Order: sequence, then structure tokens, then C-alpha cells
Amino acid sequence: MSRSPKTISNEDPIETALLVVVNQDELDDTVVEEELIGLCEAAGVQPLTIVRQRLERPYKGTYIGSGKVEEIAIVAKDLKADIVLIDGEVSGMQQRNLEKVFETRVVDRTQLILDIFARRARTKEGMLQVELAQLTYMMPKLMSVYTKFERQKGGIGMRGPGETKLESDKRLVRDRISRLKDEIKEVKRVRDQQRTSRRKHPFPFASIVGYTSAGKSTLMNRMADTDVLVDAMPFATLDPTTRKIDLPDGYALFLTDTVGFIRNLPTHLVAAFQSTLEEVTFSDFILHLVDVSAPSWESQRDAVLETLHYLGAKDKPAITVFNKIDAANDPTLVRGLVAEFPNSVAISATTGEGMDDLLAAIKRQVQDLLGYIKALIPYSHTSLIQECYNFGRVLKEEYREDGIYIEAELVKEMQGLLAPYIITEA
Ligand SMILES: Nc1nc2c(ncn2[C@@H]2O[C@H](COP(=O)(O)OP(=O)(O)OP(=O)(O)O)[C@@H](O)[C@H]2O)c(=O)[nH]1
Ligand SMILES: [Mg+2]
Repeated sequence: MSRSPKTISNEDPIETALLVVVNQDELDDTVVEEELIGLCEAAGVQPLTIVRQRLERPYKGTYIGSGKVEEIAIVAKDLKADIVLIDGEVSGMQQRNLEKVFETRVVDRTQLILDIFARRARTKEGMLQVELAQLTYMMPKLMSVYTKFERQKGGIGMRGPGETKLESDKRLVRDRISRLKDEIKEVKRVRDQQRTSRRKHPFPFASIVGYTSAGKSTLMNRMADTDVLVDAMPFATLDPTTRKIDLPDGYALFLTDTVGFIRNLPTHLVAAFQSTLEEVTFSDFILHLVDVSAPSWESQRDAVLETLHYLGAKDKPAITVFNKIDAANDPTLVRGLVAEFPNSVAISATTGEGMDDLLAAIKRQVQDLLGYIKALIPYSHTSLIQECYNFGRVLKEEYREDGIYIEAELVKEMQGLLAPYIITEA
């Protein structure tokens, strides 16, 4: 059994695939197909043809209907496909049943995405998370094989080597999973420390979130002068980058660019990437980037909102950033959207159009997080003054007879500390 994430170099031979697209709504056909082809490209899989199956819900034994199964078997053989790729989440039993009929490997959507992630992982944390996702994904499949054997148990001679092997495989996977979790915990501890030390600065944190390929890294590079990989392929970014961004009038914030979301993002993946995605959870607010040049931008946006919900970050303050307006078909639509959606702006991360609006919106959000206060701090608590400088913007400081008078914009935690000394207007 493989003990480390599958790392595939670009020299790996391209595998050919017959794609099986399973979606209910005809209107989504093109979008779903294009997206799947994009995922194939990112995984180094060459699509040969697409077979479509419209399903209310998957069949128990084979996921797709029996007529379709036969059709696919013939076409796959005809085209000599290396794999049959099913755009859904297929159980271990379904996978085995299908492989028997197709006489090829069967790969599902989750495995495909995991493969792309395995290719993209660069940091230790990324690699650990991908391996954890792969193993947690594999575990129930292994279990189902095991259960099948167990059901046959009882007759003399049924306690075969197969079962023993599965038993030990299962234990190996479990051990590895628990070791990975420990290692990730350690990485997370370091990340928590970094976050705490960032917290010592007066700057709020924001994360750029959005559907994969929405332009998050392009925007990050523009705002922070970074050199994050920008690529039209899905999941170009896996590991998060955080930079301090200077805003107009002396404000600043920490901005993080991270992994993109996708519809039907496998939950194993979100769970395994919890430590990376925590950057989003701990953010003070979110920049939700929406690619308005994509015909399916609305369902992309909904998929992102769903994932944010899963992460418990649904109610965070957010600026909706409509991106790629240079490529949008209908500029009036974009203007309408900005008018319709509260706290939204329209930009092109490529050309820089609309950046002033975005920076102004971010500044407003930062100001919202910093509360304006006036306080008179007794001389017995002068250390608080330094903290005001550390946790906000001090606008005025006067040494008076009865204490130090300050006017400042401060983060919430600091406002709390000063509560007893705050002067409310008469
Ligand atoms: N026309 C146009 N293209 C853009 C714009 N912003 C980004 N792109 C293109 O969109 C593609 C994806 O951009 P990225 O910045 O890699 O997107 P991302 O959201 O970071 O994607 P992942 O990291 O894969 O989730 C690239 O080909 C970019 O050049 C824009 O404002 N206009
Ligand atoms: Mg990116």
C-alpha cells in the first residue's frame, strides 16, 4: 500500500479517459462538461469522449443504469480508454462492479480532484493534508471490501489470507491516518503561533475566497506585489500566502490567498484542509471573488457560499468582488449587480480597473472593525497607551492632569480593555 501521497511528475504518461457526466439539469450540460475537462487537463488525463447519464439518484450497485453500463463498456473498449471517469462520488462496491464490466480502472470526481491536489502540493502541510484526504477517502472503500469477506465468514476454510491482508491493510491505513493527524496538529500549532503574533499587530485579517480560477491569485499579486502562480487550470493555488497590504490613509490589513472552491467539493477534502482553511475561519472579513465572465457565475457563487457555510464562516462580513469585468459580455449587467448587491464592487484583477473602489471598500470594512474611541487613562495604567498604538491607530494623545487623554481607532479586543476609561460624549 502506498505510504505517501501519490506524486506525479509532469513526465507521467497521459492517461486516456471516457468521461461519464451525471447531472440532472440539461441547462448545466456545457458548464459541467467544460469544468470536468478542465479538471482532466489539470490531472494530466486526456478525455476521449463524453457519455451522459441523467439520473435522479445513483443506482445502488453500479451508480449508473445498467443500459448505460453496457454502452460505456463497448465504447471504452472501442476507444481503448485507460480509465472511465465518473463525475460523482462512487462507492467502493460500485467501483468494483463497474471495473469488472468495463475492464478498465474506474475513477470518480473525488479521486480526480485528490490527484490534482497531490500534483499541486508543495509545502509539507499541503502534502500531509492531501495524503490525509486520500487515505480517509480510501478507508470506507477498504472497509466495504472487508465487510464483504466478513459476510462470507463462518464456513471452514473461509478465513483466508485475503481477510488477514485486509485486516492488516486497514490497520496500516488507520495508523498512518492517526500519525498524519498528529503531524498536521504540529503544523497547525506553528500556524496558530504565527496567527497569534500577527494578532499583535493592529491590522485586521482578510481572506480572498472564491471559485477555483476566479482570479484570487491574480488579485493577490496585484495588491501585494507577490508572485503567486496564476493559471487558467483549476486549483493552481493549494498553499496559502499571507501578506500585509497598505491601504489609503495609513490603514493596513493582512490578506491571505488560498485554495479555491468548486461545486461538490468533496467533504473529505474540506475536512483534511481544515488547517489551511482556518485562515478563512479566523479572518475578520472575506473578499468573495466572483468571476462574472463565467456563464455559471451564480452557481459558482452558491457553491462558494455553501463551502463557507460548512466552514462556519457564512456570517463573516464580506465584500463581494465581481472580477473579470474586462471579459464580461454585458457591462450593464455588472453595473446592475453592483447596485443590487450590498457591499460589492466590480473589478478586473488583470487590468486594474475598479481597484480604487475595491481599496475604498476594504478601507471601510477595516474602519468598521476599528472603533473610534476617546478615553482618559489614569497614570496608573500608562501601559495601556502603548497597547493602543499596538492595536489600532492613535489619532491624539494629550497628557492631562487627571490622566492621559487619547483619541484612537482600535480593534474590538482593545476597546474592551479600555472600557472603564472611555469618555462618552455629553
Ligand atoms: N480576463 C481576465 N482574466 C483574469 C482576470 N483575473 C484573473 N484572470 C485569469 O483567470 C485565470 C485564473 O486566475 P488565478 O488568479 O490563477 O485564479 P485563482 O482564483 O487563484 O485560481 P485557483 O488558485 O486555481 O483557485 C488566469 O488565466 C488569469 O489570468 C481578470 O480580471 N480578467
Ligand atoms: Mg490561485
